[in-house]
Amino acid sequence: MAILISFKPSLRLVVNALLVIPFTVITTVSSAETTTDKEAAFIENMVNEHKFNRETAQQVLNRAEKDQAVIDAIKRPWEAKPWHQYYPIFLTEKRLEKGLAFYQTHRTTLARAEEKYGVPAEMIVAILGIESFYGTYKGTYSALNALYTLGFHYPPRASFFKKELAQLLMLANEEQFDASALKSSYAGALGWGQFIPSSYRHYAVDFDNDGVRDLLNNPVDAIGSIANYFKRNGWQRGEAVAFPVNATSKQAKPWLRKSLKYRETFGQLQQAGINLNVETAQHYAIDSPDAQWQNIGQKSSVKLLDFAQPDGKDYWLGLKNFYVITRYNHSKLYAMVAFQFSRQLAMGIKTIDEKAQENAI
Ligand SMILES: [Ca+2]
Repeated sequence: MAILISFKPSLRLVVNALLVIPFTVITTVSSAETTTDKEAAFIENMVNEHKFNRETAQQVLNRAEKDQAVIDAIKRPWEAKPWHQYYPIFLTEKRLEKGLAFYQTHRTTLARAEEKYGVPAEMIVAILGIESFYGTYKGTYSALNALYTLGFHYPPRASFFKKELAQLLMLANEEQFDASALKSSYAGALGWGQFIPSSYRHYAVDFDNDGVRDLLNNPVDAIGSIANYFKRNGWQRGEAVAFPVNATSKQAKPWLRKSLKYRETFGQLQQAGINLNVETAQHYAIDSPDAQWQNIGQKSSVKLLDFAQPDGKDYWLGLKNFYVITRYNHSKLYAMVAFQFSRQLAMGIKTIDEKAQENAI
């Protein structure tokens, strides 16, 4: 899921509308020839750009098939849900229970990942729960067919997916996977953490030291890899993620922008009358950097975020670590749900750790 989900539906409709006519014209010349030419160019690129074996590339490509279900899935009207309809999909009792069970099983590994990369256990457990329900839903499409279909038979995103197809071939080669046997989401996201092939190649780590970076079937490698992904994208060890604030819509309006980047200072927002909502902050804070709202400095870089409720809006300040979560999936809704799930998990984890300590005595 990482990266791809937030492609804006309204924009996509516009893009499709613009592309339908010209592409019909072009493809009427000779659609078969066009695809063959594109495939030949792809093979050339694999050989020249990536120093990839020509025969292997050709063999893998020969096995790829267009899958109409992939095109149907990416075209499915994706309705942007308001926050109050979005979070109940993810913040469920079942996911929390499963997350805490996962924590119990993998405590040692999670502690090792936190030590090495600075990313707390609850954040890693939250991401694994949202992405694949702890390895339960890793995708049922053929990764090869999905990326081939979107790269060669879906012009609006062809360039992006052709690159990911190239990454898949290299990944399979490096990790000794059979590219045509890999399962993924319709957009080619793989395994426990739903890494697209380029992310897999760049961020996956062999966290159990068995010589394989296996994010498909190995939760230990998945834990280390998610922590590494966050760290490499700038996660700040021991720093807070987000704080709830009080604001009127009039106060908030000038600061709300589409960009997810934190560009204001807390002091600027305070001068505009926007202040921390301490009561709500306490609810999220238990034993975490998010308990340190008293310490948030005037010069702290923040971004004001709004979340639609049935009767108004919730406002939050996202700090740098909030932005880092959006590097996993470019959506403020995703990042907020991951953060809130991580706070739910943190409360349960505290109890588990206390019990474990009592038993150790
Ligand atoms: Ca491994």
